[in-house]
This record gives sequence, structure tokens and C-alpha cells, in this order.
Amino acid sequence: SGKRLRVLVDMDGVLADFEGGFLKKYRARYPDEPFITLDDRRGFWVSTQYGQLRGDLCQKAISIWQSKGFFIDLEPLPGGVEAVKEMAKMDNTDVFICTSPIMHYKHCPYEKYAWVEKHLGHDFLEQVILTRDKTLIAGDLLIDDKPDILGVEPKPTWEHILFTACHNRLLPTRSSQRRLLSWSDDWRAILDSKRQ
Ligand code: DGP
Repeated sequence: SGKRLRVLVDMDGVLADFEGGFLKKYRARYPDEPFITLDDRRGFWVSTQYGQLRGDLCQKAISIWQSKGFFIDLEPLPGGVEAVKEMAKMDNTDVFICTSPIMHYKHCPYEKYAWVEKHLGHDFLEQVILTRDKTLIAGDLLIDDKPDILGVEPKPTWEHILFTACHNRLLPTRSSQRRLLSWSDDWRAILDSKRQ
């Protein structure tokens, strides 16, 4: 009953294993350089933490996700693709993948579409939203691992559900902020809580 529910789902760190894919390729390319284990990751920006480890490692980190093949090779996070497929089949539910491409645009936007086609199918390309400003996109829910989602719209329509990732798991969340601990957590209850 009531109006349709619109769910926006982030890609990196929610559907695709950006952190695991980064660490694997960083260690392969820079085997003699120090690295940060996923247990020790703090803060959303990978390059910031690598830069704190040693100044020149900031640019080495950036070089990894700017490389051809980085985004298409990301492994799906457990349960994410299945959850999104199930959501899309639910009555009165529209699901969109809402993702911010990096500004080094040579490979990333293309590979994000290719990833969706590979893991969710060609028809799901209709559901892809690439934007650097998620506050402009109207929805009921935004499931995203970035703790602070800011942009030009001061009052976004969505409720941000913080998806737990290595970099945010120890972050104290505001009492008002709800979390999804993983795709094994009760995402159906979160959707139901927003239905009229
Ligand atoms: P999103 O998850 O949609 O908010 O997109 C953020 C993108 O930024 C995603 O591809 C991950 C990537 N990213 C992670 N750490 C860094 C960083 O330190 N610098 C840059 N430029 N991008 C980063």
C-alpha cells in the first residue's frame, strides 16, 4: 500500500569490495612498501591514511584505483548482488545503484557500468546513477559506507543507512544514524520501516 519505495545503493564498499581489491593490487604492485591491513583502516579516504604512513604512499595508493582494470576486477561483497536483485523484484520498490566515479575518468565510469552488467545483468544498467553529489538524488533510503554524505542540497530526501566497512566499523555513529552491519543484517526490516 502507499507510494513506491525508492532505495539508493552505493557501489564501492557496499556491493563491490573496493578495500580488498585495493589492498591486493597495492601489495602486488608495491611489494616492498608498507601497507595498512583492513583491520587497521581508519577514515574513508584510503589515500589520506597511506599519506600519513609515508608522504609518497598517498600518490602510490591513488595510482592503484586510477589503473585500467581496477574497478571491473572488484569482487562482489558477500550477499550484496543477491540482496539488490531481491529488492528489485519486491512490490512497490525501485532500486538504483548510486555511485561517485573518481575524477580520473579514463577507466572508472566505463568499468562501473561493465561491473553492473557482469554481476547484475544488462537490464540493470537502467538503474545506474553516476553522480559526484548524492544529495541531489531523491530517494527514501541511501545505503552507503561513507559516514558523511554532503553536497549542495542541505536537506537530502533520503535517510542515510551507514553500511559497515573496515574504515567505519569503530566510528561512533550519531544516535539517529542507523547501520546495516552487512548484507546478512536485516535490510528487509530497514526497507519495511520506510514503507507507508
Ligand atoms: P562512493 O563510494 O560512491 O562515495 O565513491 C567514492 C569513491 O572514491 C570510490 O570509488 C572509492 C574512492 N576512494 C576511496 N579512497 C579514496 C581516496 O583517498 N581518494 C580518492 N580520490 N578516491 C578514493
